Amino acid sequence: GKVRAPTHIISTISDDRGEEPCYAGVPMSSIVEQGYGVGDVISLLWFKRSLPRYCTHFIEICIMLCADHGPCVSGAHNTIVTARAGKDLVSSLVSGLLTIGPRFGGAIDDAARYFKDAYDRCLTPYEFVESMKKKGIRVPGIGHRIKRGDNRDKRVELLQRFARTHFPSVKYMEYAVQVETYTLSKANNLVLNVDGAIGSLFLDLLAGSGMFSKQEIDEIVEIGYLNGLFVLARSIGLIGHTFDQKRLKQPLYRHPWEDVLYTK
Ligand code: Q5B
Repeated sequence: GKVRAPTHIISTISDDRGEEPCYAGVPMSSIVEQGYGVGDVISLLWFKRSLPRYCTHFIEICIMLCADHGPCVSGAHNTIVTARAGKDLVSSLVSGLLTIGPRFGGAIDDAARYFKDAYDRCLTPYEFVESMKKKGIRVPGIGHRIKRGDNRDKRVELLQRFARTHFPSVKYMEYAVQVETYTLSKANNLVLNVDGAIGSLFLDLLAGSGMFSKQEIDEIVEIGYLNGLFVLARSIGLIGHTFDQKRLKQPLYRHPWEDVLYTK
């Protein structure tokens, strides 16, 4: 019989060999004609399945909420400085993206990992937070530079309101809220932040939608899909900041001497 030569690449999410591209087996004409949104496309290309509307709507809300947070955050600052150095769109975009990590925007996966582990092991918020402290690890998804217990992050409230209305269960998010109640008793800036809200709520989406096996959920959390939501979303804002600086014909940025502590 025929012997198939071994291939150098295996791909399972999309196929462009036919008359039209397919995402996870769904032809582009269906995607367009049936009114799919970007949440559906993310579902197909990241999770290889069509998710219920409330899930794709939630994904779209995450993308919209995280698209930008003003010019002062790490990512936008880098992008603005790079654009003002005369660099091109891609360079300006990636210099901003490269700041996304454990402190800024890239704490979603770790928040999901730690909240899931603590909830599944029935740790009280006290036990969880104090065990993290003993290990010298900041609780991912907790803390913000400008948000406070008396000045909550509106984005977090919007996500919570949507999930409480549409999700079958919000047990991981409610656990994160209990953790926040405990951390707020220690310091006023230790609020549940947007990374922590998305991380905990995505656990609820995965566990409550009935669309994922336990093994698949563990794999998604272990591989770390969720920072991708922030990376994708914030790219929209970083591209906007690049265009803004170019439109404004801003000169090369130089940080003022007065704002540097020169010391020996
Ligand atoms: N402490 C976010 O820190 C920040 C603690 C903690 C236990 C914690 C910090 C943190 C975890 C990572 C995380 C996502 C670096 C944040 C985002 C997107 C954004 C950004 C924007 C956007 C802020 C003061 C004292 C110290 C610390 C203790 C702080 N966090 N203890 N667990 N999680 N969080 N990142 O204000 O005793 O004095 O040594 O790493 O979830 O990135 O808008 O800007 O959309 O763009 O610099 O929203 O919380 O506080 O470092 O001065 O710490 O609090 O150990 O205690 P700060 P620090 P001590 S959302």
